[in-house]
Amino acid sequence: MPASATIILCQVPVASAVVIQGAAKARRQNVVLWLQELQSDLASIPGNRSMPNKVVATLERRIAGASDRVIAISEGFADFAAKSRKTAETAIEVSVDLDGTGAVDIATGLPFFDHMLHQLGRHSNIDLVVKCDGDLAIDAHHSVEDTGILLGEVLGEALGDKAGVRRFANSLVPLDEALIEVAIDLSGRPYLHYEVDTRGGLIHGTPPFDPQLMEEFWRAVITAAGITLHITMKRGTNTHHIIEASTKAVARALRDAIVVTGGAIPSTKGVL
Ligand SMILES: [Mn+2]
Repeated sequence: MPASATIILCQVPVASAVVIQGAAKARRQNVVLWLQELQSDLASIPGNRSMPNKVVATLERRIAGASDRVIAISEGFADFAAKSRKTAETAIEVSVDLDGTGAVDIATGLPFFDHMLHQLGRHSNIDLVVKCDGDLAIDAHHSVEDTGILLGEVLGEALGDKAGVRRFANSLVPLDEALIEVAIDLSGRPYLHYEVDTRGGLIHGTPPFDPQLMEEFWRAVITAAGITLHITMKRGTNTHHIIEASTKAVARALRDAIVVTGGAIPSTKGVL
């Protein structure tokens, strides 16, 4: 092994290794890859055809930011995860690409919820696919909560060991008269503080949307992802504005928290 080698411990599809070695060579870096065949080839996941390029881009980012010569990258190193979940109440598919551009493909059968998930993807720069076929005839509750659970699981998987992420972030987002403050910590511990007044009632649409469901949504997301999230309404009267500003504020804070700024896991415990 060359003395100046950067050792990368990661799970990587074998097909991607050639591309990674080529990129490293072009950068005059000696990279030793420890390869482990993935259970399922990530490149076979729909919408993830650029996998080898994404692996290279992510590894280069991690290499550039790392102070260590040994970079351990476990699950989620490619910032991409996808999952599906089927129960008697809902059938859902979710994928996220944390290193995205905010491209979204959303269909939940709930136009206002779609509108919010659009905002979440767009303002966090996370590429987000959400498809939900739920028992809306009963209530939107199952669809919204189950989407939150799966989104949280996928987010947690894509974040992986969180090596190099900024971890803490906050935001203050107005929408006309509404003003929402959000603080986030990718702590590994689920905690939600939700201080949002939705007494303005239903958001009119077809079907109408009960704004109380957004508390259930965020609780499901943070519980599954292991995130500490504080959402505090500073002021506001229009429920659409309040809920939309809340979603944008979470998106902005999430965007800043997941930014990769180094190579180490940002915790004195060494694990998040
Ligand atoms: Mn709106």
